[in-house]
Amino acid sequence: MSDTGTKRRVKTRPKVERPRLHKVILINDDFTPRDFVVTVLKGEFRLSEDQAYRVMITAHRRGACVVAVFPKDVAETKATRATDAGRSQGYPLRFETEPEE
Ligand code: TYC
Repeated sequence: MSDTGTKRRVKTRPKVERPRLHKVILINDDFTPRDFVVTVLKGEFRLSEDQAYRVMITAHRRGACVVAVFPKDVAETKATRATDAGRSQGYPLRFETEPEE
């Protein structure tokens, strides 16, 4: 019998989970100067002046603000570097990470 090429083939769709992204969250404090927070946000997270100001002022007003999301290792490295940048100047500036829902 000749093959007409009409036989249906069941497409297999491998279920690959995307790795969950992690949020980097800026925490407000009463001591770190606003300008310094903006400078760290621009340097470590490549935010524009405008984006960095909005994130800083949101954390200032609400207590915390999500800066960006990254794969886990990148989020943790950036949060640590940004927190260390504050500590090196004697500021209690803090960045935390948590998995996205
Ligand atoms: N609250 C600080 C001040 O008034 C500024 C600030 C904003 C500090 C956001 C930390 O995550 C922060 N100087």
